[in-house]
Amino acid sequence: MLNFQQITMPYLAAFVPPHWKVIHIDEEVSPVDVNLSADLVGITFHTPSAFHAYAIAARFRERGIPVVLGGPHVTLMPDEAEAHADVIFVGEAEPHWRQFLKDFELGRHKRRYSSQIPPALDAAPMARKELYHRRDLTGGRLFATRGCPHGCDFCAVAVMYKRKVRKRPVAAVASEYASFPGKVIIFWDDNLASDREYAKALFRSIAPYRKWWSSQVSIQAGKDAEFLELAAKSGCKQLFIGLESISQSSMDGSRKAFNRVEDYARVIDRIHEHGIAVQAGIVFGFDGDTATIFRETLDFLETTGVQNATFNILTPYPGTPLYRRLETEGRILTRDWSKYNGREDVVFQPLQMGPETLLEGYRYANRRFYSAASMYRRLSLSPVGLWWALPLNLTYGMALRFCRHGETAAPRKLRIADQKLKFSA
Ligand code: B12
Repeated sequence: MLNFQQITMPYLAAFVPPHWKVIHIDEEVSPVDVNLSADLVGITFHTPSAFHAYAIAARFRERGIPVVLGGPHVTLMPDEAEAHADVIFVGEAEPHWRQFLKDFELGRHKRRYSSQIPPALDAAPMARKELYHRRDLTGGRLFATRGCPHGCDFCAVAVMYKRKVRKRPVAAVASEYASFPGKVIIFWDDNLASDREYAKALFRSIAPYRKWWSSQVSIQAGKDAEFLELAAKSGCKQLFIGLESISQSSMDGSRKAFNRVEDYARVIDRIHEHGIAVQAGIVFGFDGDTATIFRETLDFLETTGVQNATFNILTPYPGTPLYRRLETEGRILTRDWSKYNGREDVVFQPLQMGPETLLEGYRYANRRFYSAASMYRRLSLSPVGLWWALPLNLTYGMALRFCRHGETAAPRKLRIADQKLKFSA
C-alpha cells in the first residue's frame, strides 16, 4: 500500500563504471537471495534495520563475498558497523565511491572511507531509473538538496551532514524531474525550504512540466507567501511539515524553538489558501509532553483540517544529542536497535508518563486520526486536494486496520526497507 520507492542504491549505481553489472534488490519488494553470486554486495539501512542488515552481511561474508555498508546508521555508529563489514562508508559516498570501486578492482581498497566535509552536489548524477522497482514506478523520486541548517536535538541529519545544506544545480534537478514518465513526484529532501531562494528558482523551472509534487519542508516555508505561491503554481500538492509537537516547551527543549506553536494554525491556513494539502509530522514523547498531549494534538489537527499526519514515537537515534542526553540521564531502556522504529516500541523512559502510556497514546492518535469521523471532520473543513487527501487517508486507515500498529501493509519481515546492491564484473 504505502510503498515508497527508494533512491539511495539507484543513485549510487549511477557512479558505477559501465563494465560492472549492477543488480538492485529492494527488500520491500522481494526477499534477498543470500545464495546469489556476486563479487561485491553493498547494503544501505536505517538504525532499526541494523541487526537485520548485519545478519544478511554475515551470510554473504560466510561465502567469501565482500560486503560494503553505508547509510545513516553506519555514519552514526561506524565502529559497530565496521565489525560486520569488509568496508564501511562513513558519511556521504560522493567523494570516495568511484575511487573505492577502482581500489576494489585492484584489490587494494581500504576498510573505511569517510567524508569529513559534506561534499558539493554540483555533479550529482541522475539515479538509474531502470533499478527502481516499487509499484510507484512511473512516479518520480529525486532529491534537489541535502542537509538542513537546523540543529534539532533528535535529528540524525543534523549530525550526519553537520547542518551544511548543499544544492544540486537547478537545471540538473529540473531535467531529472522532467525525465520521469509519471506525473507524481516526491522530492526526498531533508528540507526543501532550507534555501528558499534556491527553492523558488527550482519551482519556476519545473512549473512548465505540469507535474504534481510534494516534499518535506520546515515551518518557515509556510510563512513565505512567494514560496507558497510559486510552489503551488509549479504543481505542489502537499507539504510535509515537521510540526513535531503542539507543546511549546517540548519544542524549546529540543532545540526546535523556531517552531512557534502559536503560529501553527495560521501557517496551515496559508498553505491551504494556496491549494496545498498539509501532512503534519508529529512526534510524541518529548519532555514537555504529559498524557494529555495525545488528545490535545488530535483536537488541534482536526480543528485546523490537516489532511494527513505521520505520527512517531520520539526515538533517540544513536549519535544524536538527544541520545547522549538520555543516556547521561539513565533513561535509555534498550540498545536493541530493531526497536528504534518510532512506530512500535518505546526505547527510552519518558519524563512525564510511562512508556506504556506513550505507546498507547501513539496508537490512539493513529486510530483516531484515520477514523471515518476524523477523516470527515478534517477533510470537510479543508477540502484542499480532496482527490489526493482522501485516497491517502483511506490507505493509511486500511494499513492501520490490517497491519500491526498501522505501519505499511507489507508483511512484517519485509517492512525493513533495506536495499542491496550486487556487482559482478
Ligand atoms: C527519503 C527518506 C525516507 C523515505 C524513504 C526511505 C528510504 N529508505 O529511502 C521514507 C519516508 C520511507 C522514510 C522512512 C523512514 N525513515 Co527516513 N529519511 C529519508 C531522508 C529524508 C532521505 C533519504 C534519501 O533517500 N536520501 C538521498 C540518498 C541519495 O542519500 P542517502 O540515503 O542519504 O545516502 C547517502 C549516504 O548516506 C551514503 N550511503 C547510504 N547508503 C549507502 C550504502 C553504501 C553501500 C554506500 C557505499 C554509501 C551509502 O551515500 C549516499 C550518497 O552520499 C533521510 C534523511 C537523509 N538525508 O538521510 C531520512 C532518514 C534516513 N530517515 C530516518 C528514519 C528514522 C526513518 C524511519 C525509521 C522513520 C519511521 N519512524 O518510520 C523510516 C524507516 C523506513 C525504512 N524501513 O527504511 C532517519 C534515519 C536515522 C537513523 N539513525 O537511521 C533519517 C536520517 C531522518 C532524520 N532526520 O533523522 N525515510
